[in-house]
Amino acid sequence: QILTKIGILPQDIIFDVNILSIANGMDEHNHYAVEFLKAVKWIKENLPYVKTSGGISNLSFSFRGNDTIREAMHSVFLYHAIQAGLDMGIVNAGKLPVYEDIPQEFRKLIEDVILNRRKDAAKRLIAYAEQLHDNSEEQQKKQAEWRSFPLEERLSFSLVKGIGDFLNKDISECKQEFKDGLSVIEGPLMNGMKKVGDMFGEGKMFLPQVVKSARVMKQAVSLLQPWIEDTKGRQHFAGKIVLATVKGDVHDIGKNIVCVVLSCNNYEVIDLGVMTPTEQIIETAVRQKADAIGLSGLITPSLEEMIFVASELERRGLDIPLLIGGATTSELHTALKIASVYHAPVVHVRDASQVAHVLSNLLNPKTKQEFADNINKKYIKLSHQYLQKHQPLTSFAEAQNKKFPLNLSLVPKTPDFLGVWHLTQTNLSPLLPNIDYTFFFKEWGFKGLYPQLLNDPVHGKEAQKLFEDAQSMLKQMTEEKWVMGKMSFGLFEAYSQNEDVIIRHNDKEVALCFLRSQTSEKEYFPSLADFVAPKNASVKDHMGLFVVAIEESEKQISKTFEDNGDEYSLLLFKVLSNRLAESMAECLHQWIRTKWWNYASEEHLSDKDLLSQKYQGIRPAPGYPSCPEHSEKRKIFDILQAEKNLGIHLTENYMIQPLPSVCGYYFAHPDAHYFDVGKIGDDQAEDYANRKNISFEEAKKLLSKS
Ligand code: B12
Repeated sequence: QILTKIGILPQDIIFDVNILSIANGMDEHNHYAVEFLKAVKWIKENLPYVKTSGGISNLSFSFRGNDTIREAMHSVFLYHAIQAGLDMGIVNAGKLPVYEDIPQEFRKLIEDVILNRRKDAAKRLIAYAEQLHDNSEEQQKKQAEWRSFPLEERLSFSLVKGIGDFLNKDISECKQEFKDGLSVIEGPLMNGMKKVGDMFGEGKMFLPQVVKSARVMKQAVSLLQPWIEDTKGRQHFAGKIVLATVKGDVHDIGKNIVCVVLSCNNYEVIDLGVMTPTEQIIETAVRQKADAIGLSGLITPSLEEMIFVASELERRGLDIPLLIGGATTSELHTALKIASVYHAPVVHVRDASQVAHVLSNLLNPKTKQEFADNINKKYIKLSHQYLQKHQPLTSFAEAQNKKFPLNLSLVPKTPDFLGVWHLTQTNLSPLLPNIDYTFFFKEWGFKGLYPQLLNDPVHGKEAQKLFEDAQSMLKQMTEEKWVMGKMSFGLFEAYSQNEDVIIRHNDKEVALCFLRSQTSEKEYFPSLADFVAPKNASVKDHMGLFVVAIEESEKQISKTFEDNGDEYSLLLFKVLSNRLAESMAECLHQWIRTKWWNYASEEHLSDKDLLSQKYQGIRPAPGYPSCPEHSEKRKIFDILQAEKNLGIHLTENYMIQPLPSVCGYYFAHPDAHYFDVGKIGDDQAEDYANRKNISFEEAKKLLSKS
């Protein structure tokens, strides 16, 4: 109070709390460490903003001469003190063992002493220490043991321990085991760095130790640099990029790696270093006519700083692409907060191995538009999904009042055909151009878009091999007729009634029940039912249903793969069958638009535009985000009589047999679009139960599975 009254800010006051030696033979001193921890905790709780410090090594004074015990005691004590709120300590930072590395038994004995957990704690620690002394030769042996670990473990170990002595030898050994220098960074070195980060985060490693690790990482990167330069092929599309760690952030290891990788790929890099103010980044980029700006950040405040850089670029009317990287950044944050304030391309780059690939796509006039559009679409989807989950729910009644406003003058014509139709197709070759390989690769766990994925620096080769295998199996599947296609569809008169669409078939009316979004970001809260004209409208409207499936022929190829234990071919066959089913659904939709319903007879789209769904109308399937509840499939199956006519079945849990299959709805209105219903409230669940004539509990159960 005396200090703050004379104008000294609480954050400028440091309490240097006494640390006195323990385990010195005087029982009344045994609680000193505990008292210190209590005192620090009290100060932090009762005197907001003030700082605390302590002379750590006093604690172990009674063990002078036994550095093993002293150093371990300091490490354990610091661990507890930091948890109590200690801000700074005076200690020989170079001689602090990593908390986790202290053998558990030893750590427990030290903790007994520090936390004064038992009377004989000091005696037991001394006994252990004597034994440690005796075993010092063994200790040395143990310390040398890590040199016999496999190479990757040795590298991670050097990094975690901050030992640079063997790096030269280990890095040259890497040339035999790794395909290039970057893989060494992305593999063992990053693994080691992750461990350091985790332990630092948990308070088990202290800043000076992290500095040592960082030094070793930098040393390793500089040793790897010539190798990276040698092996990295020159890329055709070079450009100029300004790189910087943003204001307030000192982390530069990642940025420096990116710098090396880009230089090796023939990019001119202007590296502005760390703690770079926004003004300097933008001014340099403009003055140097940079093709892109790369921002690095590892602490949370850097995320805000990056948003600021992006909004400043926007404010000044610039359109320089922005790359975002660093451990705390993420695709979601980039999508939600950075890309949303800047109209030019903003791309989150996961690691240095991706950066040249991203830049070459962004700067190549032939690819840049499509690449930026794809990223943009992905980010909009990501943000949307996040907002759906995290936005507060609007009441169902209010959402119903804000339906999607359907333009009745654009309701499509009456279909040329009304009723139900079934088709079987044995020649599936026409489906091949419509296969969406992005989804094919997704099923195999590859992230990214096709065809760019085939040139991905890390996964490209693997993807190419899989793609070749897929092409050759597809050829066999279609030419040797391993599978055939079955389709069923129906086009009906229809009208909407709130969230239901009532369709007329065989003089009966069936209500298809949809859901309404209660978390929209727009001014309306859509339901798929909004895309069909209501009963009392001046126009007649229609809607369609479909089921498609890929069925194995009598050849039973999958059984042959199974009998031969050929898991790979079996999986490939299944994934390709799924893709063929999707492609068949796409082809059938095209026939519906241009022939059976015929509301788009003028449609002439390339395969690519078809895959991008640049046509009028949608074909959502129960389970899609816009109609997430699966039990409605039963109605589609009943109306189309798919079981009787095609032998396609629906299980009790609403799974379609055979598995490669799709069933869904056709909405033809030009404004019909996909959206995410997202979370719904109990008010809507109750209404849904009433509409489906089931109990509230049953409805909740069905909805929870969606
Ligand atoms: C080493 C390190 C330090 C060193 C930094 C040395 C240096 N010269 O960089 C030192 C000891 C100085 C340090 C200090 C601090 N650190 Co520190 N540090 C780390 C640590 C352990 C490793 C970071 C690292 O270098 N990783 C390896 C590199 C290669 O990875 P990377 O940066 O992610 O880069 C890769 C990609 O992200 C990408 N990339 C990176 N940048 C860019 C840029 C572009 C344009 C592109 C395309 C790609 C790209 O490519 C790289 C290679 O693939 C992390 C923990 C962790 N696991 O991340 C904590 C960590 C980042 N630090 C942390 C903290 C809290 C601090 C301090 C505040 C501690 C303190 N109390 O003082 C200070 C920060 C001071 C400041 N104002 O910045 C926290 C941050 C928490 C948070 N969310 O805010 C972390 C996460 C530790 C933790 N778990 O708590 N730190």
